[in-house]
Amino acid sequence: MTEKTDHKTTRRGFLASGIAVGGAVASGRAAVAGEAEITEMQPWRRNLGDPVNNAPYGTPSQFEADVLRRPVAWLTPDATTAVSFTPLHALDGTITPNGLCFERHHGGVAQVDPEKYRLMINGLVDRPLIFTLQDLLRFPRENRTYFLECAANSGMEWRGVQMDGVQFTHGMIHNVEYTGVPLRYLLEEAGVQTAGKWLLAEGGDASGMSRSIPMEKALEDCLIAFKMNGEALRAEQGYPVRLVVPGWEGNMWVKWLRRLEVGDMPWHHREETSKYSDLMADGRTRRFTWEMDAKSVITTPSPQAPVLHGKGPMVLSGLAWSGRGSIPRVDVTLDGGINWHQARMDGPELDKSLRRFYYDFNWDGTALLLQSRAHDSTGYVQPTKDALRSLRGVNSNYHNNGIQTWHLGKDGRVRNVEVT
Ligand SMILES: Nc1nc2c(c(=O)[nH]1)N[C@H]1C(S)=C(S)[C@@H](COP(=O)(O)O)O[C@H]1N2
Ligand SMILES: [Mo]
Repeated sequence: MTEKTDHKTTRRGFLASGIAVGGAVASGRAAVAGEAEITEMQPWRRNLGDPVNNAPYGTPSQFEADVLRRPVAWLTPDATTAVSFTPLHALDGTITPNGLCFERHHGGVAQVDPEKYRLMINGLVDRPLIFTLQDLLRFPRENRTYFLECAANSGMEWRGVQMDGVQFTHGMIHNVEYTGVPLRYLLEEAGVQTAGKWLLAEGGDASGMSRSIPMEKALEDCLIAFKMNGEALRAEQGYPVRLVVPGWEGNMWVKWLRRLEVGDMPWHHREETSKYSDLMADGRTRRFTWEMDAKSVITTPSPQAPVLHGKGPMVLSGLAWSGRGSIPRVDVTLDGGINWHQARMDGPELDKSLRRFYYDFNWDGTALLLQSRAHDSTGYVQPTKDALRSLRGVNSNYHNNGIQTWHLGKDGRVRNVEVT
């Protein structure tokens, strides 16, 4: 396909086309409003608004109707084995609204009756137990904000540019405040035997999806969650109960959680031995790559969020995260990696949670090559896509945390490109 070459841009070629970038934050953003627009009697001033309780469960403004999670036709074998993507280009801050959290299902969305919900713990335990939802609500609970990223996020970009928006290149992620019971409490109640080193977490949906989790992780920070962003989990996210496995790939966060079996070895099932491991250039596979490496992306400007305001003050913004800790720092470049600038971090620096960054600058109206580069609290720095490819080849579909490049054109439009 020629498309790939079209999207490849060399820094040299880019520079030859002329670039000048203003560094300092602009002052004087004064907007000049037309007099008529503010003195005019707009319809929403002339007429009474909608009555109270018009929408007993609120929805976004009618003018935001296109901010939706969206699937990709060629990635949707059928409607029950599918993925829909978070519209990152339209969001700010760090919390993903419940209705916009990407969803990934292997057997459709189970509709589980909370009265009939049961969670079983069996295997190498002193006391096999069955919990109702009411039982779970009697354990002390915690509130923690974590990102969930599917290991396949950005996977379509391993071999080159594919998707034309941050929603699709990076939208298999959401960041939610969970309320739940530390898994440790339930395991203590059941009494894990000394030989119990692994946990099989099994879903109650038609796919019966299950994953093996090392006991160490289960005891460290996993949660049995029943609330997201304050309200009950959405059915799509595993109502009434899902497993939260902070910092680890999304596949392990079993939804509609029905059973936890304690064992002395990992369960070798299909997902772990083939599907969710990374195929390397030499034919070997990387297995047990559970922790999500540090990553970042610019959400605005991006292909679905072009620059509409012309040159002058611009707020560039994006998200960064790491499965190994927090994000103290993000760098931004406007020239494809020649000059890097430290971004302005905003909001609390939480572990295994999205962090918002900004770069406020004066756009001179020339074409730019935008990139962001995350640093995490372990000192790890997000690599380029080519660096990842030279390590792992191009056979993988998982764990692509390479630096993303957007080309901002003079007309304000943004394209997904790569620089070499
Ligand atoms: N029971 C069950 N749990 C599941 C899945 C599933 O299909 N069934 N999909 C997994 C995958 S691959 C991912 S990436 C996450 C997605 O979580 P989300 O739908 O809340 O985004 O759930 C995981 N848990
Ligand atoms: Mo996934």
